[in-house]
Amino acid sequence: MKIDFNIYLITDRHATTLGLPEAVRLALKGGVRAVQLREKDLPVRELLSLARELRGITREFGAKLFINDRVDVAVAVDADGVHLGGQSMPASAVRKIVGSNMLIGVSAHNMNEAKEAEAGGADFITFGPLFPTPSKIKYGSPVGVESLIDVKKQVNLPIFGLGGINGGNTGLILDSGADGIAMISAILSADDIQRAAELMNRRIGEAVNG
Ligand code: 3NM
Repeated sequence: MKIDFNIYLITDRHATTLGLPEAVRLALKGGVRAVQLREKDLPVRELLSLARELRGITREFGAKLFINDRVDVAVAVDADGVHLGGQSMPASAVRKIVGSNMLIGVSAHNMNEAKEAEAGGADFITFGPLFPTPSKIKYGSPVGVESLIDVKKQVNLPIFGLGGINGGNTGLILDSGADGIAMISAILSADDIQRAAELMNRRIGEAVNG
């Protein structure tokens, strides 16, 4: 399978007291192998420069780098993929641009969006918010794990559960059929980022291997 990771770390530089490159390095040390750069409030030149820096760091660890929304930035820094939200170009259009050279992730919040992502040629989706998130106003009401179970039955793509994930609900999400978990604060806002990533990795290993 092209998707060879089960923790998908999404960035929010406001969620950590460290500089983002340093925080991401600690998460990689803790075993994270896929990072999505998602800094929507940055002007494009600053985003590009941060993307270049994270490209260098992720390469050191053999980890994948995804860029949220900006296909042009993803191409410019030789990222592994692009991640598309509701305001982004649809996956079908992005596939025409990047061909088979890049992975395409899509944020889905309901069955229709998940099906559209699959039809458009996405490689995986994030699905959520599953649980209340610190920024719930932005992402809407939690959809719950029941809808994850429904989507998994009807959509043949790897699914990463997202939104309000913490050490306590990881097992439930994976038991509900998710192929992995995506998160911001459970890792980036932890006092010890490396340790938080290690613990997540271990929990996922236990959930997957029984
Ligand atoms: N997207 P945390 S929820 C960026 O449901 C994002 O599409 C969501 O942050 C969606 O892991 C979310 O701290 C925030 O809950 C996830």
